[in-house]
Amino acid sequence: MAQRLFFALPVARTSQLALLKLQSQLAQAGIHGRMIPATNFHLTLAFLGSVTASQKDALLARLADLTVPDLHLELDTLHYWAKPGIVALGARRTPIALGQLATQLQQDAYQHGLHPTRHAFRPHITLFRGASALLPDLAHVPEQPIVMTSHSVELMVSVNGPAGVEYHCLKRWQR
Ligand code: 2AM
Repeated sequence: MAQRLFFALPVARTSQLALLKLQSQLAQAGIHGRMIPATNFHLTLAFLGSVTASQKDALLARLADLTVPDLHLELDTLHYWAKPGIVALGARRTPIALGQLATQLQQDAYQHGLHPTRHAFRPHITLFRGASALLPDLAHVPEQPIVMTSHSVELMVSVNGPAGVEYHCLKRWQR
């Protein structure tokens, strides 16, 4: 059976707490939408779409020696994507190592018949889905960047559990 897979950076507990605080600040400021639970916070590097068991085995073999750089990112700007109603915390500046890693994983997917990513990589962590438009007075939120450091990359599976979508780590590459 095929699985819905993606590569992501996990979010450390300290960053999760800062993101939860920001999420409640945004909710109080009038953003209505589904709040993403902290356990689902992640930064997508490459979305692979529906992947069969044999495609997954081949992917894991190809990427067995994936090198994980030190990743350090300042999340300092809000994004709003109207169609899915996504409110996300993103980065004005994409560190070179992070951009290269995302490109490598996206190209690998494309070259092997998995989901092609057609848009430029914009690192972000989704905080709300199905949200109404951002209010203009949120232009200066967050007041302080949330600094994210990561030493690992995870291959994640998205499953529909009884309480909604859940993400589980299938494989972790450590620096
Ligand atoms: P997100 O990164 O903007 O939150 C698992 O579904 C993850 O893959 C989610 O984090 C989601 O968005 C991202 N994702 C889902 N569908 C996608 C698509 N068609 N293209 C790119 N990323 C997608």
